[in-house]
Amino acid sequence: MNHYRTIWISDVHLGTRGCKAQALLDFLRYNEAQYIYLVGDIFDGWALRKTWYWSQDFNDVVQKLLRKARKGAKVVYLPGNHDEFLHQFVDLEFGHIAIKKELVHTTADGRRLLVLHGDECDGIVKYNKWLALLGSKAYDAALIINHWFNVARRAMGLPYWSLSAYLKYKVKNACKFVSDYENALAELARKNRCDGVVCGHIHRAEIRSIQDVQYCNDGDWVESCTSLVEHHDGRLELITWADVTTAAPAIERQSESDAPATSLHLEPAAMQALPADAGLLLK
Ligand SMILES: [Mn+2]
Repeated sequence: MNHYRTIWISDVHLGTRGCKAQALLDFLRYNEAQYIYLVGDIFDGWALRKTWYWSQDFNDVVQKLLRKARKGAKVVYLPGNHDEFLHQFVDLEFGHIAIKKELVHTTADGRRLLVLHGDECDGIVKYNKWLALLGSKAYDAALIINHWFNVARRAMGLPYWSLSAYLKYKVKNACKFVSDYENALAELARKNRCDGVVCGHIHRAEIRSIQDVQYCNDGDWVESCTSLVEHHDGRLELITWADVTTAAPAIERQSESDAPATSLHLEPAAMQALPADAGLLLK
């Protein structure tokens, strides 16, 4: 059992087939902390609204978190964009789990970290949510539209317009999106007189300095199975659970191959295919 001062988890997306609930259960079984922050998109209300998909593993994750809260861990849930239905419960408490919009966590060595999901720094998600709701159907539709679009272009004597080339261009733009996102969060931390920021949302685990601010993203449990932890001396570290379990074969490891890699969150290509300037923004 590992004991940390703090654990940050986000983007679990319970309710989607891509959710690595078993890996997370395993992580929760072997890791304890005084503070546990659930940094948004723990439930995927968007996916659940489309098709109800719920498994026993998902219940087990919820039970495990409630149990940790009951046994004394200070658990705080900071809703994100996929679980925005929880925003109406902000500042309330359920089963010892407090719900907050954002908060400042003070590390053991006295640094102030702003903790929030981070979707508010991602303007496109806010305004183009309907695009995300279209999901993979949008990608199929884009391919069909692309076909007829080119039939029309040919009829007008115009050259073929390549969807895949367009998508590749958009992926390059996605890199810019990530750095813009990170800078926006660092700026928010500065505004709140914090030394750092902990967020999730873009499913990209990272700890890095952005000028005077420490930017930390705890990653996700759809693809990378990562959490951010604070050691008892205040040191922050990213834990990739798959790496840890591979290194320690004594810990019983569940097969990850039985969880299909596809989910709502692997469909940004669909967004990029759309004319609106949507980057890697489905998260
Ligand atoms: Mn999100």
